[in-house]
Amino acid sequence: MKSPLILLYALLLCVESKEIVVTTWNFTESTQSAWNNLMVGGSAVDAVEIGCRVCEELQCHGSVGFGHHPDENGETTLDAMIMDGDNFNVGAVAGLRRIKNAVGVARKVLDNTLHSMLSGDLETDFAVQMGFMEENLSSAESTDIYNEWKSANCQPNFWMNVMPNSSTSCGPYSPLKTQSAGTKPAPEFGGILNHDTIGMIAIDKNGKIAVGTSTNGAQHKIPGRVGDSPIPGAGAYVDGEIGAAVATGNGDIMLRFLPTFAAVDFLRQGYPPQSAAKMAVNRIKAAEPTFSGAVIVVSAYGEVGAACNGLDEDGGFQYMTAENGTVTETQMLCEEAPEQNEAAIHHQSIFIFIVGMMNIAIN
Ligand code: SD4
Repeated sequence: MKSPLILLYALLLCVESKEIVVTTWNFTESTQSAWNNLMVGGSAVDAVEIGCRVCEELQCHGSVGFGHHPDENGETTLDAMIMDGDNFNVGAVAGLRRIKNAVGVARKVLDNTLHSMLSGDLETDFAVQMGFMEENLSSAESTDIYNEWKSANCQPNFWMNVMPNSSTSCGPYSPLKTQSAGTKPAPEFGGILNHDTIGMIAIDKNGKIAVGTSTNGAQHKIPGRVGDSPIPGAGAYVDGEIGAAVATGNGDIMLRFLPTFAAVDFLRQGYPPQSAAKMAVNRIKAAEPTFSGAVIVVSAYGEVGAACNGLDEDGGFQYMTAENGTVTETQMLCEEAPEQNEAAIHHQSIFIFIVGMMNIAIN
């Protein structure tokens, strides 16, 4: 049963659940592929897998798939997840090595195991057992990036409170005896180098919802680092009765706040998607005012909202929406919410008024 508040909201908006694909950033081909899959009867889970796989193959913005964002050893490793809103099942891989199709392996974790997430070296054995080819994920580009970083004394990097001084020297490092308090800002987290993960939400013709993510994480990460993208509630979350959310940005910060779980929970409480996205971002911003990232929220009825922070210097945030056979790009600045049309504002006001009256009546 959908919650009464959600049903009421849907009634007010006069919408049925509808087929839709929403994707972080301007990943047109991925969005189109997921949509095409829905149009031939594919499930929401199929659609997000295919959409994310296309991005892996295209190496979207260098942030997804093989051959970019080398870690401190020069290796590219991948994080990915699929979550099925119908049953809350998750398949995820963290720090996947030597396999290109991370979201495909996540799908196998979902479909062929009772686990939710695999990590580390041995997950590669699982992938090979599932039929994936083991190969080197480096490219000429990632090798150049790595070599340049090495010759720049390994700057920037993600170390702090170590010796030798990580701001001037390469490792290996050891911990300083006296640890200073405070944090070091993440190096260049922001900018196309360290965001642009794909996060995708799809609703299929049966009203089922799924989410998917895939990324190669942060450039020059410490080997073994895992970001938000494979963590349910951090990189993506879905409750088939309520809606879904995906996130992109500084995963080292964002995963501490479970922004996509929070956003879906705000939806559950009756907030419209736009408010849910904004509230999830604001919760992070309260503790980390300069973090860079974005959250997209889609209700079970296909209403979309998005909010971001710290991306305006790089041109703001974009997301793609495929519905009614058309793929459109929405460009937004973080400092101002995308314009809502008057009807939506009107419906929202009625909704807030009714919820207020119900609260008064209950109390
Ligand atoms: C991560 N969130 O691993 C990812 C990076 C990213 O857009 O771009 N997200 O932190």
